[in-house]
Amino acid sequence: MSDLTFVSTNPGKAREIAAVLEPFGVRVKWYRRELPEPQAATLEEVVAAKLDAVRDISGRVLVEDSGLFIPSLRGFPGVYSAHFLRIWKFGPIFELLESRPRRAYFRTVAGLQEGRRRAMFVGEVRGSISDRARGRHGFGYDPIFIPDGWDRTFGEAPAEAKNGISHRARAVRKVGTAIAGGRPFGATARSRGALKTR
Ligand code: ITT
Repeated sequence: MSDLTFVSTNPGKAREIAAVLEPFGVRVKWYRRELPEPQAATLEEVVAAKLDAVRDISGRVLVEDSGLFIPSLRGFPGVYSAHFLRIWKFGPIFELLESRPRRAYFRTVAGLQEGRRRAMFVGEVRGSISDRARGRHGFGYDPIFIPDGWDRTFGEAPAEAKNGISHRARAVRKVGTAIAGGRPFGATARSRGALKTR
């Protein structure tokens, strides 16, 4: 078993990530800490800021930022998903989608850091927005998101079903694969090298 510290305020994320990484032999310790979320255009920028803010934590550290993107609303709420949900809940989304396509996707960018090395891993799941909130499982936007191929929302599904296909599980399984392969920062080092030669 290897250890990893996951830093977040969100216990739902921590539970999902621990379950996904366990089969890779990675034990997850949840560290509850509020991290800066700058007004940024991309999840990657937010994750970079979060990683800067956890430099004091030793060992392998994981953070992530996620959002719900609705193309017919120009990607909204996207990087603003947390602020939007806190203030407005689901009501305005249902109203805006009365006359627009309901396609949506969740995206997660996970950032792994150890000392001065870091790497990012992305996961997405496509689906659509339901006509009303359904289910009590999960958290956040889970009650209004129906993944493609499903007839129920993430909120109506047990944790294992969501973890089978979710944005977060897909990003974090890449983290697990990289750790199990023994070179979690290898790809980053290679792509940096490639950039320098251009
Ligand atoms: P951190 O401390 O890790 O930042 P957070 O809950 O603020 O926790 P994000 O900014 O990444 O996390 O989340 C943006 C919003 O999207 C927030 O309202 C979440 O509840 C929601 N969200 C994130 N992942 C989700 C998921 O898997 N299912 C449903 N909603 C999700």
